[in-house]
Amino acid sequence: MSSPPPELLRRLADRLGPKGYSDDPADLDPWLTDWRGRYRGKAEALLSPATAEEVSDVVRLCAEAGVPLVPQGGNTSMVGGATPDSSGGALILSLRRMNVIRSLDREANLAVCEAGVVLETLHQAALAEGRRFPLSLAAKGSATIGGLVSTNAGGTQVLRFGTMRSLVQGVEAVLPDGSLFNGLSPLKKDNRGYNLTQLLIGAEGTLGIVTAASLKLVPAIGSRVVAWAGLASASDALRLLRHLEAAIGDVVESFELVPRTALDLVLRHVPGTRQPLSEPTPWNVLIEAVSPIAAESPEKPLYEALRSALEIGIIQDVAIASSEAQADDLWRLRETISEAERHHGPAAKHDISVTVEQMPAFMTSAAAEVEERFPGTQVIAFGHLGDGNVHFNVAAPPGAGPEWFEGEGGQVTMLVHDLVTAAGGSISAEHGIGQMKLGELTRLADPARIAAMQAIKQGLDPWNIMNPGKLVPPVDGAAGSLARGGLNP
Ligand code: 2HG
Ligand code: ZN
Repeated sequence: MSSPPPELLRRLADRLGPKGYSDDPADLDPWLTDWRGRYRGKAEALLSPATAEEVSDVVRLCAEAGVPLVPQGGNTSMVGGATPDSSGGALILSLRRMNVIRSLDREANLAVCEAGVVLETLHQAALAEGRRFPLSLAAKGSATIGGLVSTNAGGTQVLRFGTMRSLVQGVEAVLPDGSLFNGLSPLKKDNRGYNLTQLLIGAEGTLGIVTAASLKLVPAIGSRVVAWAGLASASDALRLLRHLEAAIGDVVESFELVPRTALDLVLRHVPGTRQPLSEPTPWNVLIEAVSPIAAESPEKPLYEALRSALEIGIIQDVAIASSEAQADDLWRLRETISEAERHHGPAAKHDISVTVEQMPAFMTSAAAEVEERFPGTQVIAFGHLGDGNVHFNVAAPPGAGPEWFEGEGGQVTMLVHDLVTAAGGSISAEHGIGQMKLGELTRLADPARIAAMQAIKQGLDPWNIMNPGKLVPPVDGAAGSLARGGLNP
């Protein structure tokens, strides 16, 4: 990809003004590297429109010139989904200035948020109205609504509320020719053909730029209980989940699996954390049970259910938080695993899913196979067991540097993905494909899926200007290749 034409850059600068356009390398620098520091790209300008109309004009100008755009929200992608390639041919389109909560209707239980609204800001705004947006993840302080929609993000409450896909009522988006699709209207029924909102969710910015979304709210938490259980095995964790479901039903919102290896990393690298149980156990589960009614605390039912789990030997030990501060401390042990892992050294990340019932056996056998075939590696698999999704991360042997990813790390990834595919699972459960998994998706997805994705991409973005080199396997095998010429060549 060659550099964007100076004439285009001049027109973009005129349209966006000094707040919305920068080609200062210091402004650009933080946005050229992904959160994990695995990908580093180049771009000549950072475009930061403040309205959907400005996004529309930017996209039209870029489509006319055939210049690609890499949309970016909080830059928290785990798969290099928001990092431009190293050619310098693309421009970064940041949605961070579009950060208005346009409306928050407590009666209708709906919030209309612009793409750049940070998840935590929405949480706080909803709470002020006695409501909540029931999707949360460790990056909530920087992840934005546009990115969460575009990646169909998951997190720690999927068990009860589903992924972003089930929480988005509609979207507003700029399509690759610059036209504005307004799908925000909160209609319960709408059969005017293809569901463009659902198509744009999880499209990773390859079909258009999500500029706003209407999001479903639920009643605020009235009372919650957080517990930490110690167990002997991952299959006991699944037994515990079923035991709790039978005993107390869907008040259980979060059920997060933490192996001792992950907890040890957190205790070592994250200041202020401490062992939650008196004796460490091989596996742990963080449980949160929630009631919307303050007077109907789920504490007693959860306590009883955990007591019987202890009696019949499903769990070895348990701690129940007795204050909000203790509950937050337990959550911190879970939410800082990625950060602790980043301090620890290189790790090949695998965000995988199989069925919930399969997961414990899969984790055990796959971990044994990886560690045997690649001596010195250590599997640290944690996360959303109740969704059949764990982060099956494989730490490199001690002393390995970033070059490990290109050699052995790549072979580890192929093995893990082969095992997941053979088990009928997915190589991307909640993080998306981005650039990191494009090769593996191309290698492993069935031809029907790939051909349909390519046809949709070609139909909506024949210029291949929307986040090229991400998610969609290129037809000609040249990732991100672009025929300059654009909309009106
Ligand atoms: C989580 O569940 C995130 O904490 C990150 O999805 C997972 O770092 C990871 O692999
Ligand atoms: Zn996760």
